[in-house]
Amino acid sequence: MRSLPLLSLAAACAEAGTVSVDFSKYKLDFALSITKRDTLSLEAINNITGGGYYAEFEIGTPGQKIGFLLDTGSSDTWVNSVDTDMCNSISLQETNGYCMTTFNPDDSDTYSLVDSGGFDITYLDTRRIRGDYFNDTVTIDGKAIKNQQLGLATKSVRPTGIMGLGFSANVAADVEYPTILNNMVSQGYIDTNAFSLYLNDLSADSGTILFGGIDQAKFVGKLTTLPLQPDFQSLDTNVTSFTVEMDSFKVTTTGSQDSVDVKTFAAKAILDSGSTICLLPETQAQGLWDAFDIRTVTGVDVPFVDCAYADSKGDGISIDFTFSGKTISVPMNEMVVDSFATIQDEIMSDPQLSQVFDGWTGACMFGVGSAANYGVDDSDFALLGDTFLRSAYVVYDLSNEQIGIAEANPGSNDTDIVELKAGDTDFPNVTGVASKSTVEPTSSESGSSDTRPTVTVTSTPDDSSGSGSGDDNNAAGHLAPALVAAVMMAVGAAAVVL
Ligand SMILES: *[C@@H]1O[C@H](CO)[C@@H](O)[C@H](O)[C@H]1NC(C)=O
Ligand SMILES: *[C@@H]1O[C@H](CO)[C@@H](O)[C@H](O)[C@H]1NC(C)=O
Ligand SMILES: *[C@@H]1O[C@H](CO)[C@@H](O)[C@H](O)[C@H]1NC(C)=O
Ligand SMILES: *[C@@H]1O[C@H](CO)[C@@H](O)[C@H](O)[C@H]1NC(C)=O
Ligand SMILES: CC(=O)N[C@H]1CO[C@H](CO)[C@@H](O)[C@@H]1O
Repeated sequence: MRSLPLLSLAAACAEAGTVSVDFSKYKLDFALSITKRDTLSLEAINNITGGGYYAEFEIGTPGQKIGFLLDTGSSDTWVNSVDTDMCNSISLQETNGYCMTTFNPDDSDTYSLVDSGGFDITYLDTRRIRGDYFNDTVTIDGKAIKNQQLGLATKSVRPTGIMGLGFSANVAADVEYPTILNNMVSQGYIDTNAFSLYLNDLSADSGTILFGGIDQAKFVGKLTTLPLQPDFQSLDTNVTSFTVEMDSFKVTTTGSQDSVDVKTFAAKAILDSGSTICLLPETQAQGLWDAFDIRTVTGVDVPFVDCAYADSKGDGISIDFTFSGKTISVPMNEMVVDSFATIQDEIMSDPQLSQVFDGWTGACMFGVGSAANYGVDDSDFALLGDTFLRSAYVVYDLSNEQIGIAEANPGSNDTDIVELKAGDTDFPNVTGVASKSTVEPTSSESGSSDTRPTVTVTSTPDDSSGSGSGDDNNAAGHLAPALVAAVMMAVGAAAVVL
């Protein structure tokens, strides 16, 4: 997961057969008519530089509008309490980001306490949130989901709550409880435990999460079905996460680019919207880092890349992930996240950092990190976060323990929704658009993509001295504390692994 501000609101519209809700800034329009309610749609807001995807909906009676980070990597939905330690402390907020919306239980007629002190969750990036579990009404798209168990954070390190979209088996509570998705089904709002996530590209302000349906306008070609797998750490065969088999991984470059030498591998890959970046095993991450002269700074978790790769320097380069024969190609510019725009001048004029980033246009966050930095040393574990997911359209079908995946159709303004029906075990035979509706900057070069040679990843012995430019690239001795604090704040705001 990652953190950050955001905010949104709702306007809603109803079309025959479906109800969709769009969130737009600071205006809530519930004049929607409900024609039929087989899908629910929420806008996923990406209102900050690469930060995260948020949706806003109501908790309690009367409803209190709260912003939530959308996280397919966890299952609890929780809010910061108005009494949360962090939201009442300037210094905690200076470290963790400024609190956004909070929930006041005293103002809700439908609040009931379930387990005092029972909510305690720790995410992959070690951020820990604690508090109570309570039941209350959750209102999404005008639909009141009653008696939903939720976490109420009293000790928090995040500016917003999180909407957990994972399996109920994975909730942090001692006693398993139904998630919001489960209750949408049991309370009759959608037919089956499934949702589709369209994050849209990096430059877009928002994407869409559609509960109970598939939007054919948002992807290209056919969906490939991937069975979900037990977690990479699992000792049994139960499916509790969005883990799929990834067959291979390679880098495609233009002819002029140095060849890219990255060990190919197959992995159990978790599709995790709550993570800003992707994590690969050390060997593969290092191979990519060498190829693109990625640099790191002691004490800062995320890798840095020359911002010029977001422009022409990155033209023709893509990072391609293949699943059961389906390739999702991620253009290089989608891997270059301008997280430090507000402190870029400071970074590039700092005596130490300017040496680290010597020769660069600017310091951006690179979209692939090393899992080892997050304590996972497994050689076949991958976590595919937003820098991957923006290029994909993913249908998460919990009822049938499967994923549908296709390349996204970025920038699409159309909708063409097909509902998912209870009892169907296969996805409906739907076809997305024939080709992407917007021209992507990286593929707008002369000629077609067929002219780009593919550099297949080769296997080499571990050699961290790699093919980089030979710069001493890992040495930021002592940085001015204020700048380190500013960088860490930006990283904290920009990169979250939930
Ligand atoms: C919370 O809601 C569940 C149903 O989802 C119900 O079984 C339980 O009794 C409720 N607990 C309280 C304290 O309201
Ligand atoms: C795995 O699933 C079985 C059958 O649903 C269940 O009995 C068992 O407790 C599950 N194991 C774990 C670790 O949850
Ligand atoms: C979608 O709408 C936006 C804003 O109206 C526009 O800039 C963009 O070109 C549209 N995209 C397509 C594919 O038509
Ligand atoms: C899916 O639909 C296409 C036409 O859109 C058809 O050609 C194809 O045979 C169908 N596939 C299956 C498995 O029904
Ligand atoms: C924090 C942030 O970037 N907020 C922006 C969200 O998007 C609106 C327009 O859609 C901007 O006006 C805000 O500045």
